[in-house]
Amino acid sequence: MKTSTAYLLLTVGFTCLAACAAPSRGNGKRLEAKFAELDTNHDGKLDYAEFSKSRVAANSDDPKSLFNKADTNHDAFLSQEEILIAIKSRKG
Ligand SMILES: [Ca+2]
Ligand SMILES: [Ca+2]
Repeated sequence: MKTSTAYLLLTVGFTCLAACAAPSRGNGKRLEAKFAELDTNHDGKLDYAEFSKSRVAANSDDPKSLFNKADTNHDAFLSQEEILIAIKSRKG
């Protein structure tokens, strides 16, 4: 129960993060822009501190677990690819 709720928040949040303005055209450019905005130290990936400033994290009661779920290679960073995977996995 708890897990699926968290997952829903993750997917809804990331979808909004990435696709609110471009719902039918994939997530590329919007995600890139949003990602760059969140990536405050410009290392090309989001660490937890950066992620925690996102709307996704703000809307979650357990942002750490969202982060860990999206971080599929467990390097403690979210790449754009990992975020895209998190978005896409909700669809299928
Ligand atoms: Ca960063
Ligand atoms: Ca990662």
